[in-house]
Amino acid sequence: MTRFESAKAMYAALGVDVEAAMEKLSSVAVAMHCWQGDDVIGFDHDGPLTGGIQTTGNYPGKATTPEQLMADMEKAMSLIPGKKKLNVHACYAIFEKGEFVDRDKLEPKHFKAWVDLAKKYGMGIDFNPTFFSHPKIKDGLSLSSPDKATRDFWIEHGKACIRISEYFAKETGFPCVMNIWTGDGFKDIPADRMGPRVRYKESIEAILAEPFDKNLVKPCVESKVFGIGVESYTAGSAEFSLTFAATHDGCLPLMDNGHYHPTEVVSDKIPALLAFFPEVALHVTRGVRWDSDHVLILDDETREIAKEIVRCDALDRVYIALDYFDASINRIAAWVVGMRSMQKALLSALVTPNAALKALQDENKLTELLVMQEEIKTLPFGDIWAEYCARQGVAADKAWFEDVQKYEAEVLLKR
Ligand code: RNT
Ligand code: ZN
Repeated sequence: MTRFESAKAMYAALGVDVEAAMEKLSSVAVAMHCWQGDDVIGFDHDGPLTGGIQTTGNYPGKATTPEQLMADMEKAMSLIPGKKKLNVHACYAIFEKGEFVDRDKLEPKHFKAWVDLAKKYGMGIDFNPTFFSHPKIKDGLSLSSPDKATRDFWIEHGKACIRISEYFAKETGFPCVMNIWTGDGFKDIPADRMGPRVRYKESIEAILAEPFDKNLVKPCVESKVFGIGVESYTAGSAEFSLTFAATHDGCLPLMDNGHYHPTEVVSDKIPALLAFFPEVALHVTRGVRWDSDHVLILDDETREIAKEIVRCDALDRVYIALDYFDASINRIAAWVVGMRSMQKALLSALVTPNAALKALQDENKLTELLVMQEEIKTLPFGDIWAEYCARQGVAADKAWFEDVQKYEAEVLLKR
């Protein structure tokens, strides 16, 4: 008996079909964020990263052209099992030589190379308007600015992004999740908390007035509690974003698990939202003490998030995207570690005897539930993961890292 066969039998004894679990996982797309590859800079500006987000570190080999970024993503994808989706920001528009188009005038053609990449792998694309790192952010504000011209510029950007999202969906055959996040907020105590939120609401409504097919484009609003330089107030707070999504047909709430008070957990919010929304979207990240966007690992909360998605039977109702940016380590390894960790968390959730555990809860056998929950933690999950990787044609162990090291020596360090 191989290790896999032995592990499979142990799971079967608990009523878990590991074959079905692996099959299911292979159909779940996890969106890989292009912005890990170049520290959230993009191709449409030379300025610094703004909007309450920050990368730290200066690891060599960062991608600075579309060709480099895509080559790096392809390298990473070759080492990650499972189905992927691309996640692209509007600042990653690709212009002809000498061409420049501002964000309010972006067109589908500026993203054709991303469509070509997606088609090469049979993937969908998610999209994000970029409401940061741009001179038209006035006094730190975009869609909530008191200045109408500023708001109008960013509304036009949002509308352009809806058209581009629909183009992505039509070209790839997969719906495009379009996430609206702004860093709008104040460093110190504001004198008016409602005004910016009312303007933000009206601006998002103006964006969503752009006609689109709700089956193709899934607009979301992402909330955030605070950011660097906007510690006292954000316009897009949790209550604002959730209520906006709840009151606007076809709009999804997007939860980023770095965007809440430190003892709040998104895993507990997922089933709450699934009780009301047909679909929800996630940014999975790892905050260390704050919204630090460290590389995702297989930590407790990542596992809990995956568990909730799986045991709510909501793999087809929750859009999973990763969102972190570490500039202090090899950026390709950062993608691979994060994507593999998400896949591990999902597989681990899928081989959990969820039905049996639920029954214990419903029968009020809470002592046995505690015993079982502890027991399953030491099942030979690694053998199932190894088998899944083998079937997906990627290394199960850290052999993938040798590949990254070789690429670093041959490609990244020569940039
Ligand atoms: C920022 C938000 C947002 C960004 C990306 C780049 O705190 O999480 O989602 O990280 O849009
Ligand atoms: Zn996010």
